[in-house]
Formats: sequence, C-alpha cells, structure tokens
Amino acid sequence: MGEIARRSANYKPTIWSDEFIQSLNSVYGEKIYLEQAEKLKVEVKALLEKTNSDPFEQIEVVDVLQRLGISYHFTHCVDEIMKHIYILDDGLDGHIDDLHATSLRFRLLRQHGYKISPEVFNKFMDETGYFKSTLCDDTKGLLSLYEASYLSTEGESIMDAAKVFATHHLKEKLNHNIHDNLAEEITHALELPFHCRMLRLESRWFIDTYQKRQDMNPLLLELAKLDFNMVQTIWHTKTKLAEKMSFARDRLVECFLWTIGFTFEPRYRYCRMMTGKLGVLITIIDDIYDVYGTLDELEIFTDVVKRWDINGLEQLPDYMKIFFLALFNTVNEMAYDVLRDKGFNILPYSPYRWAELCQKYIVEAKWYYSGYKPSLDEYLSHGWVSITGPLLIVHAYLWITNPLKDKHLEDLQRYPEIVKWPSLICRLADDLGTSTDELNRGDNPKSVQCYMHDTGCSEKDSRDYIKNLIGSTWKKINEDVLMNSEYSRDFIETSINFARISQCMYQYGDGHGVPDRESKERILSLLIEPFPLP
Ligand code: 0FV
Ligand code: MN
Ligand code: MN
Ligand code: MN
Ligand code: MN
Repeated sequence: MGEIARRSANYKPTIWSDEFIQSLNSVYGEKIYLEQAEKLKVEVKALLEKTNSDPFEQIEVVDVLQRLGISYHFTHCVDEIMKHIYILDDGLDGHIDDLHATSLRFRLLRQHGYKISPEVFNKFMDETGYFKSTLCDDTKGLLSLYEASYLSTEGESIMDAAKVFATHHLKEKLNHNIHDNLAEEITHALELPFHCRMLRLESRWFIDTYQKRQDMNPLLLELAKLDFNMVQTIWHTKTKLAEKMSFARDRLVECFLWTIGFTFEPRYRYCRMMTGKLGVLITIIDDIYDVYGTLDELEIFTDVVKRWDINGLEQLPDYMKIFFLALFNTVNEMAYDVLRDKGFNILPYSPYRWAELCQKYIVEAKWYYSGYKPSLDEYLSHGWVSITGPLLIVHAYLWITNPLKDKHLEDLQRYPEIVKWPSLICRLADDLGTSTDELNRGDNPKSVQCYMHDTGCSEKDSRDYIKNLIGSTWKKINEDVLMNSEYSRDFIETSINFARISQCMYQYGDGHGVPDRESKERILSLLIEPFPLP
C-alpha cells in the first residue's frame, strides 16, 4: 500500500520537559504558610467588618480583594456587603456625585448578578444626553466608568455612550504627562477590561501594580502574595499520549493554563485535573481531524465514537486505536470517580458530548475536502460547538456541582445561554488567533474568511466585525448568564471564565499552539515562579 499523503501542521515540540515538570516543588504547601495565611485571613475579615459603617470603603476593599485574587476566601462577607450596597437606593452617602463610586458600585453589583439600572449614570449627563465634559479631568472616575461599561447588556445606550466617552478620554490622558503607574493601569485596561480577563493572570499583574500604589494596604498585599504562592501547584498525567501522537500538539502545560483560567480555587482541584485531561485529548483529536486523518479514517472514527463501542477498535488504524482507547478509558475513569463520590451515573451524558463533537468535526472536514464555503451563520452554528466549549462547560458542571441533578443535565443538553455564549466567544477568539495558519496548512474557512466571503470586505474589516461580535456576545453573557441564570454562582463564574481564558489565550495570536511566546511567560509567572516573600 502506498504512503498516504497527510497534511502537517509543523507544530513545535513542547518546551516543558517531563523532567522539568517533575522537578518542580514548592514549599508553600507547608504548615507554617498555611497557619500564616489563616492568621491573615482573620485580620482581613476584621477589616471588612470594621469598614461596616462606610459602604464606599467597603466596595473599594471588595474590588481590591477581587483583583488580588483572594475574595474567594471571603465570599460570605462579600455577599453580605453586596446585599447591603444594593439596597442603598441612590448610591453611597457622601459619594453620590462621585463618578468612581457610582461606576464601581454598578460594576460590582452586576458582577454579582444584581439587576442595577444604568440610569444611575443619568446624573452625569447633560441636557443633550452626553456625559458632562467636566468629567474628563477625573481620571480615576473615567477608568471606573470604562470598566463598568463592559457590564452592559444589549440596547443600553447609556452604557454604549459611557464606553465611547471613557475610552476616548483615557486615550487622551495617555498623551499627557500622567503618573507612570496610572498610565500603566490605563494601558492595561484599554487593552482588555477587567471583566474579560483571565482572573489568575490578572491577579499576578495586579499584585505588582497594587504594591506600587501609595494607598495600598500591606495586609491585603501580604495575604495576596502568600495565597498566590499557595495556589501555584502543578500536576502531571502519565498517559504518554504525546509520544504516540507526534503529529499533534503536545500542550500539557498550556492545557493547564486553560484549566486555571477556568477555575483556580484550590477546592476545585479535581475540576482542574479533569479539564486538563480533557484538554489534552481535545488538542489531539482536533489535530486528528484537522491535520492527520484521511476522510475515510475520520468517518469510521466518528462512527465508533458515536456508537461508543470498544469493539469498534479493530476497524481503526493504529494511531486511532490508541487514541480511542485513551478516550474511552479516561471517560470511564471519570464516570467511576463521579459514581463513587456523588452516586450519579454520568455515562448517559459524557460520551454523548464526544459524539456531538466528532459529528461537528466531520462536517468541517467534509467542507474542507469539498471546498465548500459556508456562510458565517452556517459556519458558526457548527463552530461554537466544534471549539469544544459545550463539552468542557458541561463537564465542569459535573465536577463542581453536588448533588448533580438530571433536570440540570437535561437542560444543559438543550444548549442554554450559559453553554452557548462563552463557547461562541472562544470560537471567535480562536479564529482571530489561528485561522491564518490554519488556512495556510489547509482547512475550511473560519469566521474571518466566511464573513469576507459573505460580504466581499477586506480581512481587516472582517476582523473588526468579528471583534464586535465578541463585544455583543459579552452583552448577552451579562444579561442571560450573569443576571438571569438559575445555576449556582460558581458554575456561572466558571462558564464565564471560559470566555475569559479564551480571549487570554488568543490575545496575541495562537497562545495554545505556539509554545514559546506569551504563553511561556504566562506559565512561568503563573505556575512556576512564586512571589518572593520575606
Ligand atoms: C483549539 O485549536 C484548541 F486546541 C483548543 C480550543 C484546545 C482547548 C484546550 C483546552 C480548553 C484545555 P484549533 O485552533 O486547532 O481549533 P479549531 O477548532 O479551530 O480547529
Ligand atoms: Mn484545529
Ligand atoms: Mn478543528
Ligand atoms: Mn478543520
Ligand atoms: Mn482554530
């Protein structure tokens, strides 16, 4: 039999050797650090209680705790504060006309799922419906207004105006002589607002920034650094799949970055480990469909996954045999864990998601081989599933929810907003970051190219259009997921985090496929280098 001509992606090997990963160890799991952290937490709780009489001070602390990445230790206190802040009708005593206070309250309330009306900003507008020009001297207020504007929903014209106004004046500020730290904070915010950022990486950045602030609180800083170091742990899996699949991306450590973006809290360690395993499998299976497999092989494989039939193994070529067995065993192992720990059988749900994924993949493969060019709508109706968001988000529900409910799982089967919108953002961000290389190596048109084909516009215009689509999808997240969802706050946050980590991964191109650029820096600072502590 002649050699089969296969595509190649020429992915670089991993830069993280097994030996290196195994050699990492951290002292921050030791008892003295745990005790020190507990002590600091008690002090921070006392601080939160002490500020009880001044709601403005309270929300400032809540904001700092959130950005430092330690508010998860104080969820009960924070929830109480938000409840209290919500009922203060017209904002905060003594800060009613303060743009910063109003914006911060608005953003924090929406982040916590409260329905606060944008009319709170009316008092900052003149008769003609514009933001008052006197506000442009208030840099801190502008920055807060800018951040708040990203919590808007569709049709909120005040918030759209706020975004334009604040963005414009913040850019202006950068042209003038302002303090270095402030300039750095503005540049960072303009690049991507807090609401859309991957939390752990934001904390890593913010801890450094906060340290330079004159009014910083050393107690919060100390806890933040210590906690960051304690959360910084790493895992490894021993399937050795990467060695057997040399055509595919070996991206274990990058997958771990995804998982931390998804959920970083120590109590969700199991979720992180399993999401990492799913990520490794996904990265390989995607390359099987996109790069290595022939259409014949792919059709047989899709059928075996759909039947979820271990007896189908003999029909597959060797490289698919080993992959299918790894997939089959991993899914069964996860099902075993869940049955043991929660008494719930996930086998009716989990393999189904893999079958669904493969069915989308095979459609894309056929598009490629036939040269078919779908419209953007048709492409996206597959694309938001083929990016694996539904698979990952539904599995995250399984790992972080207890007890599991059939009702929820059946609802999740019907593609509710909590699954759909974050997945769509991932697809669009991925296409912005990866489609140029994909098309060069041979792939079906991605959203950038579909829209160009639909409209005849330039690549630049198409990219702008896709970026706007990401923006309007965030508005849907804010409305349908953040403020109108019956799921637990933790699951809501996790699904939104999927959008955040997606934008983070593709912020500078292909952060998942290209190992030695920004991802390397991020992995070092997030996973490997602790904050130096006295
Ligand atoms: C996307 O790659 C990819 F590999 C993803 C999203 C991996 C996700 C891993 C985790 C979430 C842990 P690629 O750009 O090749 O995807 P498409 O769908 O465009 O082929
Ligand atoms: Mn791919
Ligand atoms: Mn693909
Ligand atoms: Mn493809
Ligand atoms: Mn892609």
